[in-house]
Amino acid sequence: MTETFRWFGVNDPVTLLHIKQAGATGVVTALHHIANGEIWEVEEILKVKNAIEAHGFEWAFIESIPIHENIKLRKGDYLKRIAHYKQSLINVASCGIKKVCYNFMPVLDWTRTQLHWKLDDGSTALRFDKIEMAIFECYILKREDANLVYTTEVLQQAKQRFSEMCAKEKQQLEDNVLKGLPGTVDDLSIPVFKDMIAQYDSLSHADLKANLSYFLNEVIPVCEAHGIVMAIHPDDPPIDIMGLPRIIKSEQDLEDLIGFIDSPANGITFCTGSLGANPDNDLPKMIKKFAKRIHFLHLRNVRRETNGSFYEDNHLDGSTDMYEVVKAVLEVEKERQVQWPMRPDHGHQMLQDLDSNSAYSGYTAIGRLKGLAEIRGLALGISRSI
Ligand code: DNO
Ligand code: MN
Repeated sequence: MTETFRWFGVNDPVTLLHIKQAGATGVVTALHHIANGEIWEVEEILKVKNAIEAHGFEWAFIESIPIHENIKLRKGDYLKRIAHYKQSLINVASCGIKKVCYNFMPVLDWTRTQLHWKLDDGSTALRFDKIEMAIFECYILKREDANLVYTTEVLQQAKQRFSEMCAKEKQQLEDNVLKGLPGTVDDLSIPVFKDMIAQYDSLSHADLKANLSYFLNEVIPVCEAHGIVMAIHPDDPPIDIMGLPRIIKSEQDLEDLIGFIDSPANGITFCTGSLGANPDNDLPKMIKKFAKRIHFLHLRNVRRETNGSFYEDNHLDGSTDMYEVVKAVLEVEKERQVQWPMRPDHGHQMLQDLDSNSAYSGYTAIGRLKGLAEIRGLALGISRSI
C-alpha cells in the first residue's frame, strides 16, 4: 500500500505540511471550488497539482470528480454533463493524473446523524443512529412513506425520542444530516432537499443501475484511450435512506457493477468503513474476489450496533477485523505485484483538534494521523510474516 491523506485544498486547516508530518507520500484531493457538472480546466488542475508536488507529494488519486444529478437521473441536460465529465477526464489525464474516484449516491454523499458523538475518552466520532434517521425522515422531512420503511419498534422509539428533543437538538440533527462534503451539497434547505429527493420518486434500484451502466459505457472508453482508471466509492451507509435507491452496498452490487462494462478502467474504491457497515459483507473475501478491479483503498472501522446504528471506531477496533483486511490486501498486492494507494478515511476528533471545529467532519489531522500510524504498523508486521 502507498500511504495517502485527503486534503481539501488551500482552505483546509490540515495543511500539506501537516500531511507530511503524518508520513503520507501521496495526497488525494479534488477541485472543490468547481461546481458539480462543470469542466475541470487544465489551468485549474495544474494549480493544485503544482501545490501538491511543491511539497514533494504525488497527487495519488482524484477524490472525486462528482457526478451531476442529471446524469444519475438520466434526464434534462445529462448528455451535456457527460460530455463535461469526459472533458474533465481528458484534462486530468493530460496533467498526468489518471486515477479517479467517484460515487453514484443520489443527492447526498455520506450521511451521518451525529458529527461529534462523544466517546468515553472524550474524543468524538461520526455516528449513524437509526432512530435519529427515522426522526429526520418522519418529523423533519415529513416523508409520507417513511413509516413503511421502519419497524414499529423503531418508529415508536423515534416518536418517544422526538418528543423529548428541544428545538436546538432538532436543528442540530437537521444540520448534521444535510451537511455534505464540501463541493457536494452546500447550504441545503429542507424544501430544496425534498425537491431533490422527489426527483427519484419513480426511480427503482434497477433504473439507477441502468443509469450507472449507461454512464460507464460512455466514459470508460475515454478512460481506456487515456490510460485512466475510475474507482467507484460504495454507498455510505450501505442502506436505502429517505426513499433514495442505493446501489453499491454489497458483493452482488459490485459484481453487477463490473458486469456493466468489462474493463480494468471500470474499478472500485474499496472503503472498509462503508462496506463494513453492512454485516453481510465479508471484506477479506471481497478484497480477493474483486482484486483485479480495486484501485484505491479507504481503511477505517465501524462498530455496528443492534438495529442498524453504527459509529466510527478506532481504525483497529470495531466490527471489522482490520488484521484480516490488511492481510488480504498485502497478499493480493504480493501476488499481483501491485501497490494500492490507501488512505485512513475518517478519524476521531481528539487532543488539540477538539479545540476547533474548522476541519471538515471526520477529517481532522490527529485522528487520521493516528489511524494511518496504526495501519502502517499493522502492515509492517504482516508484511514481515507473509
Ligand atoms: C466516506 C468517504 C466519502 C468519499 C466519497 C467519494 O467513506 O470516503 O465521503 O470521499 O463518497 O466520492
Ligand atoms: Mn470512504
